Amino acid sequence: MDRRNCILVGVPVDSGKKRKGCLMGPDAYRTARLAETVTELGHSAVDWGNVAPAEESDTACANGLVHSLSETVAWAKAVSAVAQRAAADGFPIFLGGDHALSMGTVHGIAAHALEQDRPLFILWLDAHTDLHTPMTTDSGNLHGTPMGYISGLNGFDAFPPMPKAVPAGNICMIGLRSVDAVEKQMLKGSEMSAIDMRVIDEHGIAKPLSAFLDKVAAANGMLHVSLDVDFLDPTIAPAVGTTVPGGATFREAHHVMEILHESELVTSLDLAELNPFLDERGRTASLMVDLTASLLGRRVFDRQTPSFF
Ligand code: 6HN
Ligand code: MN
Ligand code: MN
Ligand code: MN
Repeated sequence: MDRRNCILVGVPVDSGKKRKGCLMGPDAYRTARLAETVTELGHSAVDWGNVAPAEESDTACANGLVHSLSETVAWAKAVSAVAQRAAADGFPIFLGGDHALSMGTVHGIAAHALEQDRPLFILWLDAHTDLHTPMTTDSGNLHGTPMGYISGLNGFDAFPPMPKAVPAGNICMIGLRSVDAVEKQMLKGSEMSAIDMRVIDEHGIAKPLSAFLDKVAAANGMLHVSLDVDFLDPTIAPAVGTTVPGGATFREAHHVMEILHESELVTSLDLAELNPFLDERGRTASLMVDLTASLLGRRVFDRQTPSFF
């Protein structure tokens, strides 16, 4: 089994939407024993503590609806620098924080991938595509825009330019069930792989995932996984501001993580959107820790063909 040098990085971004609470995410993961869980699986874990945002500079946006632009840019700058260092040092696990954090993590990881001269692939596990730009968002919430930024859409002038935009063909989104009209328009004719819940109903979750992983492996790519709490069905993961019914089940989610572990392709992970203020006795935080454990090799038995076959 591959032993990982896990680096826990707290990223308490809370500016990507109006409802507060994601700033408590990193400490909820620590309380839910993330570091201990990782080491019990035979990996090492170091906690780098929480990132603090860079100094804010003046920003302007033609879309007056946009909420906390300067603060979100300040976060992206600081998070990128730490993400790039963490990626060079080991296996970073970013403890969010709302999904605006991924503008920073993926920016830094992209810089690292460029340095390594390896292509970067993104697996986005989310009810949403997060494919808005500051110009198209109608909620004004920048946590709905990281995929737009990462994939190189226009409208992100206030943010540092991506070292290299992630090509559409290197992006796979799984779990989709709430996609805005503009986002659908942007997906049309795009090479992004957008797996909605209906595809999962009809084909299962393993098939589309494995097809994507084959691409990553063939390209010797680095794979960043961004897990939004709302990928999961709200009945098992209530601690998120943007619950959408009909999400991934407990087993579907663990199965994804088990397949990812076996692939040995994942090089970094975001845990995004946990709002501990909305949790029930820590169950969502604990589920996210358990999913991370599956990604890092926790299993019932070594995989073998059951004898009844
Ligand atoms: N997230 N599409 C909606 C919006 O406000 O633009 C929802 C975004 C959700 C963001 O879940 O990370
Ligand atoms: Mn999201
Ligand atoms: Mn979401
Ligand atoms: Mn919207």
